[in-house]
Amino acid sequence: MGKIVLYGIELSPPVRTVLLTLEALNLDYEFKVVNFLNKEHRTEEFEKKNPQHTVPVLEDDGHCLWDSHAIAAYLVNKYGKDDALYPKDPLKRAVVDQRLHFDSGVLFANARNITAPLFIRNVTDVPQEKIDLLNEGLNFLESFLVHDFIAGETMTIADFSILSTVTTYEAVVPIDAARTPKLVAWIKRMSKLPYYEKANGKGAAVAIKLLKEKLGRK
Ligand code: GSF
Repeated sequence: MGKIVLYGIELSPPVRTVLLTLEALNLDYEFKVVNFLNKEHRTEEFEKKNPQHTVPVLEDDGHCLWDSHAIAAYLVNKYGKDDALYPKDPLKRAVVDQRLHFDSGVLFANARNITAPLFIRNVTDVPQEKIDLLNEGLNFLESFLVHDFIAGETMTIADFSILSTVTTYEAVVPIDAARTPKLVAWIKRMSKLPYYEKANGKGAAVAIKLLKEKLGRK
């Protein structure tokens, strides 16, 4: 078996989703930096791996996969010692899948609608309606958190996906315990993971600093 290679950059939330999954599964991998801010994702070589030219990309056994949600599910299906992080039970899996799609189609999509203009077109402010969508997403998450984790009583890859996105949100909207107490408690719980700093904390801090600079905030 060849070594697993992850292409991307830690400031990207979906890249951090994959890092969290690799660490949770205790897998050996190589991390190759592809800095999309410097257009390193637009080379012929990278577009051969992923014609959609997004990071993360995972290379495993000669196959290239993209989209963090698909990659996280693949890693657990292929390498998980059990199905805890991505349950096989149809109902439990459907709840995890719903949260993953929520991240993909709502939470991360709304964040990307803010970050892409800042990074690519050097826009310097964020329209209020885009901020309202972020806040709406946070309120949805608060209502999902009936148990300790985002898709139920145990941690799954849905926690990784949503964690990587919301910890980046903080550059634009405050996440405060008065408004979303369960969400704040869940972030605190997740941040106690032994690999949290390496797989999410470090990259989120870089993203927040960069975004705040773009927005002229401290
Ligand atoms: C989103 C990846 C993405 O938009 C996933 O992997 O979950 N649904 C995908 N990645 C951005 C970087 S970021 O905003 O984290 C990216 O690669 N943008 C460059 C481009 O050309 O789209």
